[in-house]
Order: sequence, then C-alpha cells, then structure tokens
Amino acid sequence: KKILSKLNLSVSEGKKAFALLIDPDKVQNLQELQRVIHTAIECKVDFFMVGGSLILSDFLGPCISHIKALTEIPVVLFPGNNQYIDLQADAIFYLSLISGRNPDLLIGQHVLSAPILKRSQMEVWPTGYMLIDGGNKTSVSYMSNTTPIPKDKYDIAMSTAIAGELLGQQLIYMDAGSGADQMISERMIASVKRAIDIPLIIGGGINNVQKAKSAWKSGADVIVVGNAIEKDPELLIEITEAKTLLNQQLNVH
Ligand code: 1GP
Repeated sequence: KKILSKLNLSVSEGKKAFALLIDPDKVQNLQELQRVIHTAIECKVDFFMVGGSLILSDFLGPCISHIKALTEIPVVLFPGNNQYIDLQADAIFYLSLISGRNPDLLIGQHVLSAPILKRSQMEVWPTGYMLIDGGNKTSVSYMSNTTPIPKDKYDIAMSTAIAGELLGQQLIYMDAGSGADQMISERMIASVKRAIDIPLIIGGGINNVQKAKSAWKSGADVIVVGNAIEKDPELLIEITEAKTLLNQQLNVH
C-alpha cells in the first residue's frame, strides 16, 4: 500500500493535501481535459480522483489513460458502483457508505467487485464514506438512496466516523455531494477530526479558495474539489498557493 502509506505519513506530519476530482461526464472535450490535467500536474496535486455516482459517457477509461500518459501522480478511482472500475487506476476508494443504511453500498457492491480487485495491482483504500446534507439534493444522495446526516448533527457525524474507524476503515471521507450548495461546516469538520485518528477527507461544494482554506484549517487533511475547477481551472492554482502557504505556516512543507 505505497500510495496510502505515503498519504498517511504526510497526514501524520500535519501536511494538508489537495485532490482534483474529474467527473468523466463533465469533460466537454479532450483539449479541455488535457488543459486541466496539465495545470494539475504543474500544481502537483496530491492525487487525481476519477469517478462519480452516474457515468453515462465512455470517458472513464480515456480520462485515466490521459492522466497516466502524462504523469506519475496517482489516479484514484471514486466509483459510484462496481461498474465504474477501471484497472488502469493506481488505487480505489473502496467506499462503505456508513452514513446510510443501504446494505448494497455497505457490502453488496463490494462483494461484486472484490474478486477483480483482489486479482488486480490496484491499491484498495477502505474508506468510511459519509454524506452530509449540503442544502440541495445532490446526485449522490438520490443515487445512493440514503439520507445524508443533517448538517448540524455533530454527534451523529462523530459517532459514525468513530464507528467507521473501529470497523477498520483507513480513511473517513465526508462529502456534501458534488455541487453542494453548502460545504460541510467548520464545526462539523472540527468535531469529526477531533474524534478520529485516521485521515479525514472533505469534499462537496468547495468552490473558492476561502472555503478550501476553511476546510483545511478546521481539520480536513485532504480536500477534494471537482465542479468548481471544471468551471474555472485557474482555481487550481489559487488553491495550490493557499495549500503551500498553509503548509509553510504549519512548517510541514
Ligand atoms: C464530490 O467531494 C466531491 O463527491 C467534490 O465535490 O464537485 O462540489 O467539488 P464538488
């Protein structure tokens, strides 16, 4: 587990990380995709994530091969279900939707994909995935057929994250859903971060540099940005500068 242990090491040093999420369905054309990938490489994003809750296009494979052809930066699958697995990726978020009570997303999809993953070279990242209400109904809350944790139920979020950790998950990913109106609140991030000893990933609705900073400062180890960068690739540079500055201030660059 080379990539995950590297991430764990940098998180244990207090270093903040930044992942760029590419949704294959939102790729307008290959030039646009390449432009974003090039900027992400220049910015040295910590890893790429590719996936989504529903993928209609044939772009999943090409997205990954384009990235892999240009850089060694790891590509991590973020699959909505067992069909969105592409063995070119370096790692996969093996997501258990622990905020929900849908057995298919707690074990069903895993049973279907386990033999393929076991045979593959891919690193499997056991991840407790928690949906938090972000104000609007996002694709993931509809597609997963689960109710997100209310945004001010800190105790529920905290207990859920602890349960995930005790069950052996190696990461906790709290997500307000792609394109969420509101990102997860600072208080929610801080209370979950205090409760666990594994890395905390925060995503959903981070659409400017202030929000990125506030997520990191409240306790996110990794932030994930998708939508906003698809709309404005320049934001990649701004968020990277903020990350570098923060890591300098934390003396972990
Ligand atoms: C969604 O956390 C990711 O699962 C990223 O969300 O697209 O809103 O940045 P955005």
